[in-house]
Amino acid sequence: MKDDLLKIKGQALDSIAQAADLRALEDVRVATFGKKGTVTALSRTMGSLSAEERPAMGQMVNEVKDALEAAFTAKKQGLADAALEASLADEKIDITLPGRNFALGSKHPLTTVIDEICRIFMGMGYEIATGPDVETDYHNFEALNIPKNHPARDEQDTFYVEGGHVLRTHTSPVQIRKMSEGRLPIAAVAPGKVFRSDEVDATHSPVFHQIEGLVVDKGIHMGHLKGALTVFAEALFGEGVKTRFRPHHFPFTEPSAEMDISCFGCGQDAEKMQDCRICKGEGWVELLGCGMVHPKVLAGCGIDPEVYSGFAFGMGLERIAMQRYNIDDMRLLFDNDMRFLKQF
Ligand code: FA5
Ligand code: MG
Repeated sequence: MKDDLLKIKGQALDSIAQAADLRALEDVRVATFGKKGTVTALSRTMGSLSAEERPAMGQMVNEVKDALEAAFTAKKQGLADAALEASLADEKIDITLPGRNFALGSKHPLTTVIDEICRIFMGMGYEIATGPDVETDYHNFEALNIPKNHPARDEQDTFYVEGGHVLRTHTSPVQIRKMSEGRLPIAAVAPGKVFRSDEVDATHSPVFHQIEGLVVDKGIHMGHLKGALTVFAEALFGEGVKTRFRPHHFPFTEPSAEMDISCFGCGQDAEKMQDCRICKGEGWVELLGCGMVHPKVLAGCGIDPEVYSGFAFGMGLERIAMQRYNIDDMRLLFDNDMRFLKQF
């Protein structure tokens, strides 16, 4: 029995020494001390020994157990240390390596202009409103006092879609949606895409952006319109910009006007003005259409025009971005050429 014990000890020590990782070591431990392990099996045979032999043998078994136990612990620690060393070597960070560059995008100049304009109006207490790109004929035309066969429908060459719907030709239908909500007073701006089957050139695109403005309350008059838009123009183009309102016609406003701003290209300087690319010698640049909301439009949205009045305006954003960034062709804004976009 003593020989068996020494043999088991020798084999176990060899196996421990050879275990390549913690899992192999655990297998050895089970094969030695587990329920069916070699040492366990041998301990069970102790009962068959005589009373004289038993104490000496018991002591030897315990010594072997302690020795193996110690060998396991030492090997386990060794393997754990080696694993740590390996992962430290493996995951070493070279802090002297140059960093990897992320290709950061930048805001599209149109987005910047939209954000800036919205911020200016939000500062004056306006909320942001939205409407769908695919509109009903009612919202895009009818409710804006543009009945069928009205010449204004031809001016805004329309893309028609199935079911009598249209791609909205301007952001003005958002006025109708806002006023039909039945909550007054209103102070809102609505930026978004609009669509017209216009011929593409340096200042026209079939898809472009407008921002609509609408204020409805008791006692709103043309003075409020001029005041709000003048403050806006100064905030966007800087103090000292001059504004002028020219009479105009829109079916959904009465009276109507177009607002021009003094040209920031030439600053209306007599000499520079002559060959100014931006205002083409006019000294003024058209910025937007505006007017007092037509009583018929108010009434159509369930608002009593005897009690309430309002003003509205709508401006093309591409032209503002072009003026802003000195871009001489609108198509550049839609080409998505990285060489162009990276400049902003
Ligand atoms: C309108 O669309 C009116 N809804 C504006 C309005 C709103 C008036 C509220 C009164 C009250 P107009 O068709 O003029 O108006 O267009 C407004 C602006 O859109 C123009 O001043 C111009 O800057 C821009 N625009 C018009 N057509 C194009 C186009 N094809 N490409 C780029 N910008 C355009
Ligand atoms: Mg116009």
